[in-house]
Amino acid sequence: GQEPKRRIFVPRFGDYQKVYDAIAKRLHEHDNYDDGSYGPVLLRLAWHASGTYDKLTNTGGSNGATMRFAPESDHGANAGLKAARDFLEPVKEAFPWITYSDLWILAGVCSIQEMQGPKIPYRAGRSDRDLSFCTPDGRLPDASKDGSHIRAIFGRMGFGDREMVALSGAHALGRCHTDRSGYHGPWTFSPTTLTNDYFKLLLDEKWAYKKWNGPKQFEDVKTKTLMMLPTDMELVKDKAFRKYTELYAKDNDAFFKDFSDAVVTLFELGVPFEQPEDLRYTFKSSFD
Ligand code: CCH
Repeated sequence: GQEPKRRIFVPRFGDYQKVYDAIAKRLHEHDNYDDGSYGPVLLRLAWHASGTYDKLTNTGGSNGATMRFAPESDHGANAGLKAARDFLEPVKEAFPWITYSDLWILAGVCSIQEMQGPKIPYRAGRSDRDLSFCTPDGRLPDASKDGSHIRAIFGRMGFGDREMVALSGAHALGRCHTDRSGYHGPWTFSPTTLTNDYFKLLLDEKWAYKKWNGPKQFEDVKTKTLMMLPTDMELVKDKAFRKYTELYAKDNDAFFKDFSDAVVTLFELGVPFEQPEDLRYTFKSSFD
């Protein structure tokens, strides 16, 4: 037996597009989960991987995929995200050269585009790190809090008011699960399609406290089927936030543009890329 000649495999755009396509295929095949898509929970995985970033210490962020390990996997905010990590396991097996950290973010990009959102340009180059890189609990937002908490959490990542409101528009997607966060229900009537409906509903519907034994949340008075978290309501209560809520409610293109820009920033926080900013990959969606 001769040793096989080893070659270093340098993945290129086409290789990442293949991973994108595999995730998209799985997304559309497994349409029996929740409201009909793993897209929302995959996006939440990418966001919670990235949203631990602290700009002062340059710790946390999507580089490392440390949510694979306890204690980070057990942080209250990450409850339920195992469903997303498990969903991606067959994709990791089919493309073993991609790191978990690049895969999770690529899955976030794929989910947004496959749920008819804007293009999210992507850079690769994250490396997986061990559990000594797990971030402390408490870096992700607490839905029971007010605007000063939102500004403290997203400010720590380096974001301003406009980006905070744009990013919050992700709540057009998915729902709250009582067995995960304690909250219940979806924010919009189309939780598997990205639209600016979250902002429209925030402004147009009448919201009242839901009468139940669970944590404080709001429900729409008219149908009692939609929900808002206390942090969501801050986007209409706080004057500086409200300006952007009104802008995005009126102008879906402005929302898509700002959402895409802010998500690209979010997904790249703290990552030491070699791939230059002006050579990001823009993936073809399955319906392009
Ligand atoms: Fe969120 N989010 N999020 N969120 N989120 C929840 C679900 C989703 C907060 C709290 C919650 C962002 C910002 C915030 C998604 C994307 C983003 C839930 C329910 C809570 C609670 C979890 C459950 O029960 O399963 C708070 C607080 C903030 C900011 O203050 C940002 C930013 C993003 C992405 C850019 C998505 C998607 C979901 C749906 C997940 C699913 O499983 O359906």
